[in-house]
Amino acid sequence: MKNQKRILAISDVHGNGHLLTKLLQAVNYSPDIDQLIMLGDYINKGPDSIGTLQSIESLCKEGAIALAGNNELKWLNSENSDTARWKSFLKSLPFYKEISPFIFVHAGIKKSLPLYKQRIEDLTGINTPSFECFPDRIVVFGHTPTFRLASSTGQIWLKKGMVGIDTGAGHGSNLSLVDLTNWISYFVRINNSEEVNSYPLQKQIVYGDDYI
Ligand SMILES: [Mn+2]
Repeated sequence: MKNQKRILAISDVHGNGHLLTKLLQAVNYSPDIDQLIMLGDYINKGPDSIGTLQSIESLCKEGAIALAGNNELKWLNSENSDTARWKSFLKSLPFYKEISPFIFVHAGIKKSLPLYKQRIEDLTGINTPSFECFPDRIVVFGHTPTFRLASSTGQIWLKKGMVGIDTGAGHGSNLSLVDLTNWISYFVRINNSEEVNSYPLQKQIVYGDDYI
């Protein structure tokens, strides 16, 4: 069935829940008409991991989807009072989600294996150049900041069949919310978070030459 909702994706919020809120306000997010999908690494590096998890959990209760990233796995494997309250929520998070034509995942996939056979270490931690696209699908992923993928710093990375959306919020760069229905990226700068800006994404790069 064709997804009728506007698809919004974000990754690697890394403790910047206040900026996630700001971005959602800027796009007039409504769970009734939007499908929000968050690709993991909500915690660590930034100012407020717990507050960010509270936001993520609330958004999930309203219909958003949250995947697990490698930082969530780190918390699951640690023992302290901060992480205990969150374990059942973090354990409930899936490692990938398909919303045709997209496959959403924290870090990436290996195309040699069907989706259900992918290794958790790859889904949550695979790094360039080992990750791959998937035939006839568009893999949307975070984890590797796009400046490491030869994208301009802070910008979404596009390639045929792939969209890299970690624009470096964990590295003092930008947090981006991507509208994959209208192909627009909204972003805030981590150190100058007053303003939300946007720019169009070139959908034809992702779909390739056969795109009409
Ligand atoms: Mn990560």
